[in-house]
Amino acid sequence: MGRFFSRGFRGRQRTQEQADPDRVPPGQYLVDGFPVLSAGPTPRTPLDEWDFSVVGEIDTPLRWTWEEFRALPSETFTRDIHCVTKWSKLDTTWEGVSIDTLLERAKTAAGYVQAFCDGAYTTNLPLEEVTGGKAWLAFAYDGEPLAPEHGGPARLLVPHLYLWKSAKWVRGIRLMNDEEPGFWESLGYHNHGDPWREQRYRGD
Ligand SMILES: Nc1nc2c(c(=O)[nH]1)N[C@H]1C(S)=C(S)[C@@H](COP(=O)(O)O)O[C@H]1N2
Ligand SMILES: [Mo]
Repeated sequence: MGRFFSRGFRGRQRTQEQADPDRVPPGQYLVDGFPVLSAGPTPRTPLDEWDFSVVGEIDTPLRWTWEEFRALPSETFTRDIHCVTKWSKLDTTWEGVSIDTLLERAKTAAGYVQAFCDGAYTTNLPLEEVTGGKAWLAFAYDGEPLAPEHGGPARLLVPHLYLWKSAKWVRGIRLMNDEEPGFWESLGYHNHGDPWREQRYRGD
């Protein structure tokens, strides 16, 4: 994946700290900084034009404006994150709305979701990987509004999977009956992306 990026990754720092194998998945090393990995330019959608929608296999599509979204109950949570390019970062603290909260009113028989974004990026996930307290629509990092390069105003955060599943600048979720490979998945990355099973590439 690295060859697709020109900036933000070369300055990585390997920490001297001993990696705890219970915290750091196989093949990963720890970083202190927060690398930026974006497959294109950073979109800057004004908040008054931003919305988040749930579409596809759903009886009544759902939509929130920024104000409506920010009025939803949110949670602060601390998780480790793992990028397929092998850096991991422990104890990152975020604030966001649980995907369970967003899908509370959704009546669907769909088994999969596609996250779609400002820009052409998409990623696919089984619905059960973003429900049950495992994923958030995050709008703050480390107590500050989420920086545009890290996906602000809001990004998906699915910390138990490789970070390419955590779609930055996400604008909605499409509920689908069949799984459709997203941006990296269609370029040869794994459909599921569990870092503990080193599901980096298709066939892993
Ligand atoms: N919309 C969008 N989301 C994205 C990406 C992207 O290029 N565009 N890159 C993915 C990848 S490969 C990674 S590792 C993480 C990086 O998040 P960060 O830049 O905040 O570290 O975002 C993911 N989400
Ligand atoms: Mo990545």
